[in-house]
Amino acid sequence: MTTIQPTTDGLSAIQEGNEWWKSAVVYQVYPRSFADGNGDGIGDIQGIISRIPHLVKLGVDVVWLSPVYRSPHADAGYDISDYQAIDPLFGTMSDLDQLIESLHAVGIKLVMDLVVNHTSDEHPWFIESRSSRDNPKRDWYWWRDARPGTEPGVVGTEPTNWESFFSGPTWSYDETTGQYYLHLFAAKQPDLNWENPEVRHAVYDMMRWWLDRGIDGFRMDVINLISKHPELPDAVPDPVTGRGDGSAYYANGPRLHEYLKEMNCEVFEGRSGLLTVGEMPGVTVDEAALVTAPEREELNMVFQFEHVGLDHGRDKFDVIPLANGALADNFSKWQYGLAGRGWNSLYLSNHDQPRPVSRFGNDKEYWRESATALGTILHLQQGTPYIYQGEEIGMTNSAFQSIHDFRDVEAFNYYEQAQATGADLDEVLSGFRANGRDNARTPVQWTGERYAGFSTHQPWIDVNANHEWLNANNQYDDPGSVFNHYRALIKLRKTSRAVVTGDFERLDAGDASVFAFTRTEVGTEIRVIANLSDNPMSIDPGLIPHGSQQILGNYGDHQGTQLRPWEAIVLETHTQ
Ligand code: TEU
Ligand code: CA
Repeated sequence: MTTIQPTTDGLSAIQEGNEWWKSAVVYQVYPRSFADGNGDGIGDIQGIISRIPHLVKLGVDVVWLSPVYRSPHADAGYDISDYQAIDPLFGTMSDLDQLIESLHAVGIKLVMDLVVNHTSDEHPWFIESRSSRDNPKRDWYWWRDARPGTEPGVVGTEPTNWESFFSGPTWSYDETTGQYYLHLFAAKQPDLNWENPEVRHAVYDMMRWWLDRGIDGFRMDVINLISKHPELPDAVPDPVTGRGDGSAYYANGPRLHEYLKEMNCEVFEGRSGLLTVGEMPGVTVDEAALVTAPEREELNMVFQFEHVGLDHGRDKFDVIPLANGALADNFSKWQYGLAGRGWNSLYLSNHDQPRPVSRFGNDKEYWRESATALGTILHLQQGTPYIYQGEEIGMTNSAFQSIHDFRDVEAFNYYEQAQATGADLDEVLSGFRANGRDNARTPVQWTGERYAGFSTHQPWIDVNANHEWLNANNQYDDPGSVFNHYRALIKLRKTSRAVVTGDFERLDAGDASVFAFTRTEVGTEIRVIANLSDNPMSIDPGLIPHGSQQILGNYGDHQGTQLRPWEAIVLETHTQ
């Protein structure tokens, strides 16, 4: 029998109190792809419970669980038809209670996904809302007439010309009542109308119900889209589709802060030990500072999107090469931007992003080196780091062949639109291979066996063929593995106050591909120097402080002022 020790030892002074999440590391579980407990090829809650020892070994403090609620799975669970039920695909409410209890027993908190910008079209609220124009829930969603003077139900007559996140118009026509409803995502994800106080209070009730059940907070899906510009103005149209980016009118809208403040007051006040993080596509530094300023009592932190948009051309599937130093520049911008004002969340990937070692690193010659270098620059910035499942073992993008290998509604809709407009489909597929969300959704590679130890059954999406060598089992006992490097990074956060609260300062390292920065706290300086390139780099001898000691590195001891490809070193200096 394995005994599991709680991970939350050490640094009690930092961890106690309201801001415990500043020293925490969060691990995201995407339930479909994490571990399959009942052998049907789909990950589930019992599967997660069976892999808790992995999380304990890694040393994380919090699990963020992507949606396990009842759902028709039009968008893999981000379309919820009952917020207070578990989808049978994933298990039962008692499995969920068991998960909460088992995580708490080893000192890990559980944060659940909160998807309240929209529901499923199969949610009873929407079923009522669409049933008649005078239904009491009509106004719970955004219903509008066709454009004046047009025939409803025909393309181009939608109330606004906004392009959906998942291609096509953001409005669908409903015959029963002769009006359109708004959906920023898929047609099966109608947007809730937060202007209506009944909607807001129904959401707050539901949130309290979950907190009473014992969960420790929420990751809030696209929470900066809940306040729309009341007049719903048109976007600048694209010449081909006639539609355009309407985000100026639905993101970071006029009542966002009011709603977040109200939610905080209604749901979080009087409770402690919680973590709140808002997913905010398009958020700016100033907006993020307002949301996360502690005295404003909105959210603890937000997920910003700038660094995961650096390789987007016309759109995310038109992938452009990253300029040298672009990642470091963007990270630094956010470090300085929120310093002393709010708090950063730090992430390289999640269930919507490709694998970071393939995207920002070199998943071939320098797979191990680049995966560990990227982990190092992320975890040693100021903020709360998030690890997406599989990142801690350096999982890579998958070799999807045809459109049939993909599973994501975003890819299918985009492909359909590309077909309709006569775009080059090979180019589209290579865009999906580079930036498609399915890259993150292939099963976690636990072992080298068939189906990677994820399941005993053919999984819902193919396992990456490289699981034969790239798997957790191979890495646990290898001191130089990606897993053990991540483990060391987490441990460093647990033992060094400078890593948690130290000031960030970027250093000029000469070449743009070397990212160097310090974190200083009274008496201690932690210095990170990372070569984010395939070439050896020599650095200025002045960058290595006298009397410093290397406390972490991905090649063993560093060699003077020569950095090997993707070498990352961490130096500690006692200044007093
Ligand atoms: O994602 C919102 C979002 O803006 C994007 O990351 C999105 O996934 C996509 O890349 C658009 O191109 C959140 C969830 O994380 C995502 O899984 C959901 O599909 C989406 O909201 C809708 O709930
Ligand atoms: Ca299962």
